[in-house]
Amino acid sequence: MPPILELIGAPTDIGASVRGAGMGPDALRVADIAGTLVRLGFEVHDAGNLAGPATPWAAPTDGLRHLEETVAWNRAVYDAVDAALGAGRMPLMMGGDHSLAIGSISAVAWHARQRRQTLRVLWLDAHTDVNTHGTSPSGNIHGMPVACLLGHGPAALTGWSGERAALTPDAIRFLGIRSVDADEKRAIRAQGLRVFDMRHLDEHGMRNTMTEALQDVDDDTHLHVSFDLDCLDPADAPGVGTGVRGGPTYREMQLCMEMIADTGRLGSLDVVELNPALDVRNRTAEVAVELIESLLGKSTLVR
Ligand code: 5AB
Ligand code: MN
Ligand code: MN
Ligand code: MN
Repeated sequence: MPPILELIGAPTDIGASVRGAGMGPDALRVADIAGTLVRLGFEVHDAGNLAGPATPWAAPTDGLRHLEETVAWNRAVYDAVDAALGAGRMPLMMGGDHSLAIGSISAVAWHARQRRQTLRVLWLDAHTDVNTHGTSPSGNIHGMPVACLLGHGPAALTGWSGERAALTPDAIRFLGIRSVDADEKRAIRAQGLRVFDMRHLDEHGMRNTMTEALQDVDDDTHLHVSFDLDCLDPADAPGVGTGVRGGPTYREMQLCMEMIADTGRLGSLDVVELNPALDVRNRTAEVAVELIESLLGKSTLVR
């Protein structure tokens, strides 16, 4: 029996650098995310959009922009993801910006621990998002979720999984990375984070890279994919706020998703940083839906 999918919309740009990511969930709906997954054989429940504070577009305080509002949105995301997992459904959190992964992955980490599963996170992104309020050049919290999940961040955004850190450094693999700030690099080295950057992808190709990234996934693994759409090359996915040239192509990302699907261990998903205000005729939302189809097992093989 395939799992029941729970679509959770989190329509906010609270942690982002530019406006527009709050329209992400509805752009995915316009691209027919629900109907597409139903046709793939899933039962889909769209929980609708969560509510939360408006984005004030204020300047950062103590290196953090919109901390209070980011906490409120993440609280709503945590509760919704927690409820979906508690009901035995697979949560698909539709952002919204990437700061929302704090709530989403904290809830996933709590459930994985209850089920005695090993949590593995695949962070598909042009960026590593491992800044803290001390290192961030912008104060935008969408550049800090990984640090918060590793236990490095403001008290209000850490410890949500019931442990000081939702993730240990060996629980996360980054893929598609090509934009890392100087202090982030230091943090990555100090914590020994596993980063499959674009140089690695260029030299080894997607197939070998994914084989390596998924090496220790086994029957006891809960695999969470945090999919920032700016992972893709902006030529294929223009509708993002912080696009960086030189990313994986549509075809390469398809293979990435297919190889994750092959593990059979996908347990939860974030789709974030889609910015319809910057998109071209909803292309990025459509690309996202097609990639999610592959992630959930659509095969291009004739068999
Ligand atoms: B995203 C930058 N490193 O911290 C920062 O899109 C960009 O969730 C962060 O990956 C990009 O502001 C955040 C310069
Ligand atoms: Mn990101
Ligand atoms: Mn990014
Ligand atoms: Mn971004």
